[in-house]
Amino acid sequence: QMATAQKYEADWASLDQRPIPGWFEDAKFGIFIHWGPYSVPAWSPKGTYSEWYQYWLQSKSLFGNGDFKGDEVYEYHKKTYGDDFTYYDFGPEFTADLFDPEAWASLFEKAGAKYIVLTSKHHDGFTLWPNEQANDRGFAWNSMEVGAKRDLVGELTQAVRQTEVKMGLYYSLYEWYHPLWLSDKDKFVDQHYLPQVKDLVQRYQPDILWTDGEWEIEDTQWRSEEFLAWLYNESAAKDYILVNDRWGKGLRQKHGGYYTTEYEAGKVFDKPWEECRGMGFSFGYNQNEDAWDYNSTQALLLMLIDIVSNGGNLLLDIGPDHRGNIPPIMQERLMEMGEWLAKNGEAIYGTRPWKQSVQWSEGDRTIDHSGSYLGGDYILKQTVDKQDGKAVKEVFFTQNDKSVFAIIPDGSKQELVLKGLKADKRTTVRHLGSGKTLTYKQKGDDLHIMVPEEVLLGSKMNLPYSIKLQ
Ligand code: FUL
Repeated sequence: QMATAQKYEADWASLDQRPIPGWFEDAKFGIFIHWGPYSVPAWSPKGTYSEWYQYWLQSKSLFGNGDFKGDEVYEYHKKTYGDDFTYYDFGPEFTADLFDPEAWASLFEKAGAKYIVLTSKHHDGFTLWPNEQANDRGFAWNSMEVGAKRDLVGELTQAVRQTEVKMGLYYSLYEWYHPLWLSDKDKFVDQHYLPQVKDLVQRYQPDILWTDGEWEIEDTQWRSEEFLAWLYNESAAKDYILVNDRWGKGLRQKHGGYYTTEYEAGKVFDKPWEECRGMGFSFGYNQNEDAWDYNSTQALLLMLIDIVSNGGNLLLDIGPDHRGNIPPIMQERLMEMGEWLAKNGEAIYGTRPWKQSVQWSEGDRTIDHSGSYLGGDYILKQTVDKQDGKAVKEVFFTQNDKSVFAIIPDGSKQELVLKGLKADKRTTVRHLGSGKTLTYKQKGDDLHIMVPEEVLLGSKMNLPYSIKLQ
């Protein structure tokens, strides 16, 4: 909880003063969930976002990672569902009949995630909770009345709140084909957006309100300052709610709460920030992504570690199917990440970057990581590019107030050299997970650590291992 005595004015200078709750910077790992009527077709060409299905279909355009003609989704749709089947006809098929909120919550816990963010409404305008404004297109367009006939936001919120995991809600400000959005944006803001987002906050009182779809109009037209002053001073979640930076055209990484990046790892900020991305490329479930399009557990952990060593959080996305099943490949990745975090969590949670957060080294070794595609292998590509194809990130560092942690991706070296690291007689070096004390020698500026065979062999599936220096 935060001090609440302060009143905020409806201007950025005041709103930007609001502290970001400490839990967020300590959390490091969150799970993003894109789920809605687009989970029914769950289809768009590899390298594009499947949650944009309605837009791809109706505008016959397509953009993303790759070269596209533009009408791929339109053609697929016509062939599969026929000409008369509109995007709105997916609503009744978004049944969520296998959705088990407790099972989801327990998976998130096992994954080691400290928070989740669920799409309460994406750009298609369909709400996953009973909401009056959702129907002002002239027909029912919410999960309580259509398809699932359930309050999906409410059920997941309740299940997650039985655990330690914090509950966040994604909410898109704009809607592609809402009649008011198309005809009168001020009216859309006044009569649709503001009452709707307030309903969401008052009902579910989320820990995070993760807005999006802000980029077409200015913050002044969205009345973002006025809304945030209400959120911080008056709303039912005013004491703790946290927001991101998506509040109007050109405002990302400038105003609001924490900063967001999206497939932009490598950017670093000196205030709390979060990189979001899919396990493959799409946020919504995309049946076109094959096993090899998903990042391996190893690659996902390296992303997490890289981000954490730079002071950020990873919000890793999953896309459940229309019945409420989380595709097993996503479950498996999450479980494996959770297993690793159970042993290495001390080097991740609650840490801050250390001064030498990354050590570069020359050499021709690369880290073997299978199963990455598209955005997937960018961490390693990036590092390779920076050093003429000859370097990889060898060690990631984090710290807390007692220890420094070194996280090492490559478990093949019996002698680990930490360059420019000075130990003294009181320093102990331990392997996390086993708790084994390791022997070391200071040679000049560098610390040489002997890594026993058991430790190396114990780094399962070629996953990184962590060392604690105290
Ligand atoms: C973007 C959206 O347009 C994507 O569909 C996705 O929701 C991502 C997290 O934010 O800007």
